[in-house]
Amino acid sequence: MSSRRSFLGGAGAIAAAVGAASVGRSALAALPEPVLQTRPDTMPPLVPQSGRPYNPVVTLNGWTLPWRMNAGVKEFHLVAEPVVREMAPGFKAHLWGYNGQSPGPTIEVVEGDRVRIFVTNRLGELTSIHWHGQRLPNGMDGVTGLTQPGIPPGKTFVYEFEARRPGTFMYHPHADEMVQMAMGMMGMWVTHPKGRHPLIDEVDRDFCILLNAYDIDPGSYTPRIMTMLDFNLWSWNSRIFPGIDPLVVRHMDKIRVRVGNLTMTNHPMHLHGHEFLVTGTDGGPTPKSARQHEVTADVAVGQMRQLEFLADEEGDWAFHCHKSHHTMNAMGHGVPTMIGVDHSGVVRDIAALVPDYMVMGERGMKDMTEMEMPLPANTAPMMAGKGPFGAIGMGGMFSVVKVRKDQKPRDYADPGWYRHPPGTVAYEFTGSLPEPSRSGAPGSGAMAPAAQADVEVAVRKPGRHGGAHR
Ligand SMILES: [Cu+2]
Repeated sequence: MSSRRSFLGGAGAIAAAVGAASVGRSALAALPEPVLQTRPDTMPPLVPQSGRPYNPVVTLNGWTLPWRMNAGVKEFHLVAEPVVREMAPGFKAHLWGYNGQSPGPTIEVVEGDRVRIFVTNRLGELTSIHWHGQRLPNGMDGVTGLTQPGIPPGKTFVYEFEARRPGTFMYHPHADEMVQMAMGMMGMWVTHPKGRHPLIDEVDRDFCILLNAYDIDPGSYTPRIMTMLDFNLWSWNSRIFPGIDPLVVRHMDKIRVRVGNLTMTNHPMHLHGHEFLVTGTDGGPTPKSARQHEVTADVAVGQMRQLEFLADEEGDWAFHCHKSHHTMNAMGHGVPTMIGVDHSGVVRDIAALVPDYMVMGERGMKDMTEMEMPLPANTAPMMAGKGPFGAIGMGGMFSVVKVRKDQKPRDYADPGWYRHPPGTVAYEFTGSLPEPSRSGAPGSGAMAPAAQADVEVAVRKPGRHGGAHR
C-alpha cells in the first residue's frame, strides 16, 4: 500500500515537472487552479466544504488556501512568485511570496488527511518547500540537494504525504533560504485533530501569526537580503503596526493564538490583562501537567507556540513582542541617545552647514510620533499607531486584543476603541504636591560624592600590536 503510494507520488512529480516544461497551459489544466489573494485584509475563516470537518483558523492580515478534493486527496497549488505586500497603509514592499502574498496562505488540513501540494516556481532561481515540523517521507522534506533537486524556474513539483500529527507548522524554502526567507517566502500550516483530542481543546477563535522581519531602507521597496541582525521592520505576517489588524474576540471566548517564528532572533510575546497557557510547541500538544500560566512566552527562532486563554476581561489589551526595539519601525541605525541634551544653542550653527539638520529625541523618541516630518516616499512611519487617547508610540510587532461583550459569535469586524466604564481610567492627580522629604545624611548608603570626583578610570587592554589604549 505504502510503496504503491510513493510510486504514484514519484511518477506524478515527474509528470508534472515534464508537463510544465513543455506546455505551460495544458499541463496546468491538470493542476488545481492556483488561487491568488493580493488584499492585505484579514480574511474570514475558510469553512471546509469537503473532507473532515474542523474549526478553521483566522490568519491575521492573511488567508487560508482553498483546496480541491481529488479521489480522497486534498490538492493544493502554491505558486512561488514576486509579490507587492502592503506592510502598512502607505508603505509597500517588493517581496517574494506565494499566491500573491507574503507570507503565503495558511494551509489547513486534518490529522490523517492525504495531502498533495503542487508547487510552481515563478522566481528567477531554484526553490523548494520544506514542511517545517511535519512527519513525512524523507524525499518530501524539501531540502534542495539533500532530498530533492531544486525546482527550476518555470517548473512545478509535487509534494505528497499524510498529515500525521495535529499541531501548528510552517513552510518555507530550503533553497537559497537566506535570500528567499529574507524576501518573505514562508507560510503557516495547521493540522487540526480528527475528532476530540485529550490535549487539544476546542476554542472559539483560533489566530495565526507568523513572525518575520525585513530590512528595507526608508524610501526603498526591496529588502536588503544580507542583513542578519539589524532589521528595521519587525512584522507579523509581513505587516507592521498600525497595519496589523486587532485580534477581535467576544467576552468569555476561548482563544488560541498560534505563533511561528521565522526571523533571526527570539520574540517574547506578551499579552496584557490575561494569563495564557502554552498548550503546544513544535513537537505537538503539551501535556497538561507541564503547562503553566504565563503572560509572556518566548518564541525562539524556528519555533512554534500555541497560546490559549479565556477572554474574560473586557477592553483593548495590548499584545506585542516585549523587545521594545521590535515595536518600532524603520529606524535608522546608530541614532545616538539625545535625552536630556539641549540642542537649542547649536541648531542654527549646524543648520548652516547641514541644511536638512533636524533635532531628534531630546525629550525621548515619542516626539517622533507627532512630528509632521517630510519622509521619503514609501517609508513606514517610525511609530504611528493612534489610539483614543493619542499616539500609541509603537509600531512593528504590536496589536490589540479587543474583548467585547457585544461582539457577535464568529464576527471579526473591528468594534472600534473600548469605551471604559466611568471611573476606570487612570486620571490626573490635581491636589497640591508636598515637598519630598529627603535624607539629610550625604552619601549614606552610597559612595561619598567627594570620593567619586577624584576617581579616574584608566582602562588598559592588550591591543593587536601589544599597545595600550585608554
Ligand atoms: Cu521581538
